[in-house]
Amino acid sequence: MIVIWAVAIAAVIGAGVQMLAFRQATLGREALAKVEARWAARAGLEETIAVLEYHTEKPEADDARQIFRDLEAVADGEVATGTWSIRHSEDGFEKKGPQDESSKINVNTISKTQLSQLSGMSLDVADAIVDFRDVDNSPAMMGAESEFYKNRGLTYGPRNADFRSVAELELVLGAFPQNVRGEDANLNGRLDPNENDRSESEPADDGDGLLDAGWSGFVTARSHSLQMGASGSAKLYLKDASPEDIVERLTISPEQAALIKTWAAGANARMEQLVSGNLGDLSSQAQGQNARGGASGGGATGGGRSGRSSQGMGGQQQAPKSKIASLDQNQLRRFYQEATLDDPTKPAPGRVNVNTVLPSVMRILFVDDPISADAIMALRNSKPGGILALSDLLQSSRVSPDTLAKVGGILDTQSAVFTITSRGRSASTGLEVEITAVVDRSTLPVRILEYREQ
Ligand SMILES: [Ca+2]
Ligand SMILES: [Ca+2]
Ligand SMILES: [Ca+2]
Ligand SMILES: [Ca+2]
Repeated sequence: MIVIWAVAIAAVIGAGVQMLAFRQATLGREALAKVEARWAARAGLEETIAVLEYHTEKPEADDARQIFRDLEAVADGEVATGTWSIRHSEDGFEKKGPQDESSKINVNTISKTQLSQLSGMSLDVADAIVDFRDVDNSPAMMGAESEFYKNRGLTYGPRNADFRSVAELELVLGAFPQNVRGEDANLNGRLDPNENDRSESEPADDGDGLLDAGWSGFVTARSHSLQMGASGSAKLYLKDASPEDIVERLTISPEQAALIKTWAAGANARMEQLVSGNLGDLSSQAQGQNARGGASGGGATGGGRSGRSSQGMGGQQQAPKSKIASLDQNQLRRFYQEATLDDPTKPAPGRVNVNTVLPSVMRILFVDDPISADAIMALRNSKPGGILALSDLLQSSRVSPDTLAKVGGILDTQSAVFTITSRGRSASTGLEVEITAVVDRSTLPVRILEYREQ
């Protein structure tokens, strides 16, 4: 009896050890597969970053679209441990390559009228979004500032500064995750299985094979303008640049450079004023503002100095006015490609890249001026190399200098920030690991603003 029992116990122990060994082997295989998948995803990320760095250092001067074709070319790839795929969505459809954040409207500059175009947006929530980001604490008509949050028992109030992410919109009173994310519950810009199975799982979705990404499909908090010029060097910051630098970099006359310098020093200078403005007028206006500012600061000498110099400027304007009054097409283009009024030390919210903006986003951006939107999109689509500088928009007979001056401040021709969602797949088991990284190519080396794995 004892012997039989001993055999039975030994058999049970043996089976247990075997089971443990099997489980350990499975776990080992899974861990290995995860490492394989992660390396493949990382390889895709590295390839994409390499393309972004290359185009920042050696921009394609005659083709604004080449960078996007090159990004698409590395959207799929293979390493020894597995394969990767990088996708984003455009109006619900999955597209190759990373998400260009400048193809969306920056939530820190979007107007109330533009906000009201987003599906499910009510007037009070639009007001509350603007209240959340504006510095003051006085609510708009239907908006909400800190008092309202407190009354709702919330322990936080509005940031009263720029939104840092699209997900932060969910903190705004009345804005819910289903508004902000739509079907894209994990905000990765890709249609995951649980986002396309109707009510089988969270979130609720319509199972139509298209990703309805809610507001996140139209707005971003990440975009800002690229500080690198088309020549591959950092853009000339006009407020700090010397007249000599301006002459050399932009190939204009010293007289023009002097006027530019005075204009750029003004608090209200905007790039788009150059397309229709007379340099002499722009410079005198800026000087008038500066003189007023100087006078309020006090000092008779200051007043006397600006009086003399504006007299000198007036005399200067009269003789060669026609030659220096405005910039020609080539000079304007160089201005847009090589100069900036955006302070490089304080990146402002980005403008929308006219080369990558979706028609649906353009409709929201130009809600007040659909005719200009159509003209701009038609011109863009007619150019295989895209729009190289905003002044090129004047090539459309339907875009006047006045129109460009009006819309110039909301458009751009380049993109700095991209969201790369790279899905790696293990060669041995097919297990997948996804990496999402938000990267900024405005300075080299490319900076990673956010990194997450799932
Ligand atoms: Ca506020
Ligand atoms: Ca998703
Ligand atoms: Ca679902
Ligand atoms: Ca759907």
